[in-house]
Amino acid sequence: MYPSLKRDSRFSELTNEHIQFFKSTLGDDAAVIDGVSKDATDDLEPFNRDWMKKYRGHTKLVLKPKSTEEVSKVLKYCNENKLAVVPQGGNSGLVGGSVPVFDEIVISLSRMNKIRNFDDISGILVVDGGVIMEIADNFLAEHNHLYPLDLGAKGSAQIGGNVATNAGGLRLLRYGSLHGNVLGIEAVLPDGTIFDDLSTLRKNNTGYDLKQLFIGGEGTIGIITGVSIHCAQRSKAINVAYFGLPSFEHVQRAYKEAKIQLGEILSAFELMDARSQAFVHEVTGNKRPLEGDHPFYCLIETSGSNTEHDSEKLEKFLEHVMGEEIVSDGVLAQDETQVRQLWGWREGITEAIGHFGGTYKYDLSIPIKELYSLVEETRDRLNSKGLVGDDDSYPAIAVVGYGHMGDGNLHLNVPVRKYTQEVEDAIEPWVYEWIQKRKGSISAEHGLGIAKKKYIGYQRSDTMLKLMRQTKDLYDPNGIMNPYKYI
Ligand code: FAD
Ligand code: 2HG
Ligand code: ZN
Repeated sequence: MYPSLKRDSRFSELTNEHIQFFKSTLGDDAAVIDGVSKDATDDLEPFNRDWMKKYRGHTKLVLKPKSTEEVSKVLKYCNENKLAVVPQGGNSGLVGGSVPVFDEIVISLSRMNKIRNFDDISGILVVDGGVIMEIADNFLAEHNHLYPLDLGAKGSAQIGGNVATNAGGLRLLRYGSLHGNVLGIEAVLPDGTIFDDLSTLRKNNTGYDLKQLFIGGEGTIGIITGVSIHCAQRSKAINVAYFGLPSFEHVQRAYKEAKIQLGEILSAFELMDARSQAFVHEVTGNKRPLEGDHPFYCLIETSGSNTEHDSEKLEKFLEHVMGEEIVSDGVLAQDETQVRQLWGWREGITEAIGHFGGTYKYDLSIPIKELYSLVEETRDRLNSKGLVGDDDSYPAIAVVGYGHMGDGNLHLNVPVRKYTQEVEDAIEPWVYEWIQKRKGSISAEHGLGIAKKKYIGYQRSDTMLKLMRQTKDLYDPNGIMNPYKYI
């Protein structure tokens, strides 16, 4: 699909001698998947293919170091031998950043999975970069705390991957961005130097905050091996409501009311359009939470410390938005099972949409007023080009919009029967021009990876790009870290 991408001849090709070094350094059969000295195609496959089945690399080597020192030895050797690498966490990224493009070595963090420390007075958790977010959250639940980030891929995404992508997720509205919650980072730079800034301090104004570069750095300047992160107290009272609404105008009114009436207990306000919910229904077969069809749906979550107080507030809110006809219909979860079921209608969208083939994904920050216009315009555009329709003769199946309404973050998804240049050309760069005109962001939370690399200029000025390139060159002068992507 991308014939203009060429392997960079600066990088060496793997030899048996390199493999011997890695085997003797990592000293464990399970730590090396070697497709150089033998055929290991099947074992390598999951590391070469991304979650969307859109990007495929050709690595012949996966390394799974178990300690920061091992990561350091591996990277130092790769740097000296001009071997390109790709850090890989849970491989749940949605911009093709976590898989190789050509034969880059995959460095998987999956064996760096220890919870190092937790202080239940300060709520500060220190973990290896490869700890899976759900495992961290289950651990924190035992200590009445909460991992400050939640997303649909929590069963596979790792904390190092979350930090490397600066993932946003479903509760950013309440708990804020990782740029605030991450207090310290331990990382290995391409030359093997250990960047030791695993601070557990909430406040630390001593010079440039260099760890911020790794948050959202997408593995281009180093490998995150340890993270210290501030975790909030787990709320005793969680309530979830699910509404049907007649228009996007009504969704905005509901959001405004939620902020006014639920302010301090509001922990999520998510938007789903009718098509997204139809996909979840079609794929899961689950009974729909509300009778009838509504053009829009939203999910509201509150988290507080007093069940009675929160329920009273939420009921009052419900009465108000129903009475004023801001929402057409609504349901309140009655127990934990129903909380999970209602969340399933939001969290399950990505998986349901991907069920029929591939998906062109656009993760955009847009001024809230215009958030849904983009979905409508994209739908009109693909319709007018005869590219979207119900039967198999059309490449695209639908145009879907959902997202983190409270963060002004739309997920525009175009599920396709197969990836085609025609559909891609119809949407890109048109969609980025649309965003640029409104001073939005072409990547709100998924990052740049390979998917957005060439469009960064729609977002960042030449001055910013120059500084970014200088930063990359400073940390990674040989360019071995996650090449062909990001910047
Ligand atoms: P990977 O996919 O393995 O890697 C992502 C990038 O980070 C790559 O560039 C990789 O090289 C780099 N990287 C990974 N680990 C390290 C490390 N230790 N050191 C340095 N670089 C590293 N994202 C959101 O923001 N919000 C959502 O709500 C959300 N929901 C999702 C729902 C589903 C169903 C899926 C499949 C994905 C979703 N994502 C979401 C995207 C993805 O889960 C996040 O970006 C996640 O943080 C990636 O973590 P990972 O461990 O899978 O990283
Ligand atoms: C979400 O919010 C994720 O569900 C995934 O960020 C969005 O699949 C997508 O486009
Ligand atoms: Zn999202």
